[in-house]
Amino acid sequence: MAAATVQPQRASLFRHGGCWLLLRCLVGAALSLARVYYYEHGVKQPRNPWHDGPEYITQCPIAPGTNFTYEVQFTTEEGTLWWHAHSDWTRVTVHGAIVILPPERTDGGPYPFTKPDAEEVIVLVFNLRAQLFTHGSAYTTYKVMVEQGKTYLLRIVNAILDVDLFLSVAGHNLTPVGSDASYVKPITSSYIVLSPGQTIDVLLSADRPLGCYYIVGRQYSSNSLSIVDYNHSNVTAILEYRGDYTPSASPPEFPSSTLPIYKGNFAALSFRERIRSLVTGDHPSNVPREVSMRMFVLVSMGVLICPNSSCVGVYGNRMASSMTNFSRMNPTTDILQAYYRQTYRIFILNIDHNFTADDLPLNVSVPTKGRMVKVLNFNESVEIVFQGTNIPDAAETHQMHLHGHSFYVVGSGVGDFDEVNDPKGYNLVDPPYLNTVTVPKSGWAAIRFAANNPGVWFLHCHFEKHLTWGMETVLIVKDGGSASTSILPPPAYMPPCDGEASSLNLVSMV
Ligand SMILES: *[C@@H]1O[C@H](CO)[C@@H](O)[C@H](O)[C@H]1NC(C)=O
Ligand SMILES: *[C@@H]1O[C@H](CO)[C@@H](O)[C@H](O)[C@H]1NC(C)=O
Ligand SMILES: *[C@@H]1O[C@H](CO)[C@@H](O)[C@H](O)[C@H]1NC(C)=O
Ligand SMILES: *[C@@H]1O[C@H](CO)[C@@H](O)[C@H](O)[C@H]1NC(C)=O
Ligand SMILES: *[C@@H]1O[C@H](CO)[C@@H](O)[C@H](O)[C@H]1NC(C)=O
Ligand SMILES: *[C@@H]1O[C@H](CO)[C@@H](O)[C@H](O)[C@H]1NC(C)=O
Ligand SMILES: *[C@@H]1O[C@H](CO)[C@@H](O)[C@H](O)[C@H]1NC(C)=O
Ligand SMILES: *[C@@H]1O[C@H](CO)[C@@H](O)[C@H](O)[C@H]1NC(C)=O
Ligand SMILES: [Cu+2]
Repeated sequence: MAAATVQPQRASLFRHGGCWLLLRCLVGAALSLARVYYYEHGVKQPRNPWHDGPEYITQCPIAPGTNFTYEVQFTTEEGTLWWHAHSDWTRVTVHGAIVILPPERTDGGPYPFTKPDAEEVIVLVFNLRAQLFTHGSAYTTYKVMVEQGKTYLLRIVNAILDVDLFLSVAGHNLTPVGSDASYVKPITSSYIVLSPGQTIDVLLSADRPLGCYYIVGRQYSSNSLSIVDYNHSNVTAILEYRGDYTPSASPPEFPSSTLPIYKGNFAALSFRERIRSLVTGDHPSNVPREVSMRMFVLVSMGVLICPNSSCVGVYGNRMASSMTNFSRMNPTTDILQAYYRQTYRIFILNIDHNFTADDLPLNVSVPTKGRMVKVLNFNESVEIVFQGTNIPDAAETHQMHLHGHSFYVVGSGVGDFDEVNDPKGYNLVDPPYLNTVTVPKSGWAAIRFAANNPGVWFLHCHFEKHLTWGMETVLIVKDGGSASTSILPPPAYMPPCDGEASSLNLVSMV
């Protein structure tokens, strides 16, 4: 595992709107083999995909010994985001939280919720041995110190590579007030669930007797394959009340009755169902009511056939992942440069199947290798329905994350999407406004957004292994015809590519 010279750090603080962050990425000699890319997860980067970061999508690698400076512009984001490496699995250690504070207001305070007495950033991470909580830079189990009677804002980031996590605090409720840097209606819950890539801001009232209480995380495991069974350890941190008291000799209280079981599909679905946008005059909902581009996108596991069933994956094959039956193939140049220089060709593909059926034949499990894109007109009103599958008997959740835009999650459900009846149940009033949506196990999720950010934007599962295995595509949003609706010119320096392909072949999604 490569280590980069940019190390995890305490959260960087910014104020809403128009702030610029310059993130200089130096790739040191320690990275003699690895080459890296950085990405500010959830920052929209208006008209500026050049500074977005994912490998072979918007740039080629930053070679060892060289540097590249990312310009980051915050616009509508308010709340908690994070940044991480976007190359292979380097984000396991190379990441950090970003807190975007509201603009200074005169009308009674910066936050649209009860003013917290203090704030705490919690980054949930995973290393190859165990899952741990981190606080700032230290990878140690830690204590959150609180004072009785006070209210705390916990800004929680799931930076784990491949694990959805339930989290509960013994004896205390959690009140979500924001997610993915957008405010949500406060609800009271005894637990939360957070997928890789997502952030959630919750209020916690320290209203219990003086003492220590466990904060416990547990994997939400939606996959039933035995080959992905995991270490069932509970991950713990401690909420400790300050004060003049003799700590109990027994262990802190454990949230046994509130922390969902690790196969808690219902707990995960019902928590997400309750998350709604705040929707006030200051924080309106702009969910598109009409749609001009509908996309139905399969997000699926799959296999690459191994001779004589000699591999450890399903039916002795290697695991793969795909979107609409296409699995990733890295080109030698990045798609953004090919698009900007118009050195690319697009092919069309069409398929039709029932993908959530049981016992699907093996031949539908093998994805085609290729680079998939979808070209959208500027400001197109887009709906994407992500459909999970049970191919190859390996249904689980997927965390679809879009760069360059946030989107409204207007609906989701279990089973095959019903294009006649399911849209009737869409929430067009207060859907959550997120940058990462969880597609339920063997289910679907529908998102809507205006494609108003010209550029080349990565769309992928935030389970790192699914991304590596190919669950990804790219949305190309065309220019809008004026200078202010067109992609910015490239910076003077872009990291060079290995091969300047004369023409990049891309496949258009239906
Ligand atoms: C970054 O690279 C440029 C050359 O592209 C060089 O002039 C500059 O000194 C480097 N900066 C740092 C901090 O290494
Ligand atoms: C699970 O992880 C914990 C923490 O790293 C470790 O102590 C324990 O031995 C592991 N258990 C198994 C069965 O691997
Ligand atoms: C995790 O906590 C539960 C109590 O909810 C307990 O039953 C279980 O044994 C713990 N798991 C491990 C591996 O310690
Ligand atoms: C697969 O099995 C056949 C028959 O046992 C054998 O001839 C062949 O060498 C095997 N192929 C591989 C790649 O192991
Ligand atoms: C797809 O398969 C599922 C599971 O067998 C079944 O319930 C559903 O009716 C099928 N859908 C269609 C359109 O055939
Ligand atoms: C898969 O194989 C079945 C027979 O097992 C066949 O009927 C079907 O047409 C094949 N489908 C594809 C997409 O090749
Ligand atoms: C996926 O692509 C592979 C390889 O081209 C093909 O054999 C298979 O039939 C495709 N599956 C579906 C469901 O179209
Ligand atoms: C995008 O479309 C909406 C209506 O669908 C319109 O109100 C808005 O002005 C458009 N934005 C731009 C930048 O053209
Ligand atoms: Cu996935």
